[in-house]
Amino acid sequence: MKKALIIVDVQNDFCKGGALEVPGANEIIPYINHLTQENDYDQIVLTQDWHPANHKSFASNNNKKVGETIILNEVPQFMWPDHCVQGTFGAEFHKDLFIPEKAHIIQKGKNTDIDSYSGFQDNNHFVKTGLDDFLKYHDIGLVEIVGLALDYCVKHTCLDAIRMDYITCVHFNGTRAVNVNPDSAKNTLYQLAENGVSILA
Ligand code: VGL
Ligand code: ZN
Repeated sequence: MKKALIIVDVQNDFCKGGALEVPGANEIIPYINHLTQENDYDQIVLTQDWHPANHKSFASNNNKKVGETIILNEVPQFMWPDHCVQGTFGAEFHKDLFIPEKAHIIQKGKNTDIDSYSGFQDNNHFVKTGLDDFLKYHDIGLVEIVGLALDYCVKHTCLDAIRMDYITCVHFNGTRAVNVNPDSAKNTLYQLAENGVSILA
């Protein structure tokens, strides 16, 4: 069976010193580089959170405080600090991440009015990013997922991969959680396991 590695949002704003720093984020980079270089993946995909400056997931664009939740296009939207603005340093991939020449990049979160945690589609499940078509076109049956953050973009990418009929694995050592709530890493792992995602350690 053909397999792909999906590297979710390893961007400066989610790493040390970034606007939306994920604790321990930088520690996963050597692990991911090792996966990329030691395995024979048929495809390697990087997702990139890529927001316009006026994106509605930013607290600053809604007169809200970071950590509040609003309803945006009928779905709850957590209010984030400004992050991963298109063309800024924060939106670039971390310089230590090894990016193979054949890697395919999927940008998401470009629509001002709706967020996109999943690499496959927006949070409304209205608009697909092209990732599913890309993987199906290349006959991929199994995906291994790593990156940031476990409790948001990695989680939703995993759940969509299951919905879209991929055998889906997440690497425990290749991801870190934002942990907005103290238990969110643990709860996410339970939820992924319940939905058929294999957790590789
Ligand atoms: C993410 C919050 C907002 C993520 C992206 O990559 O997990 N989290 N935008
Ligand atoms: Zn974002």
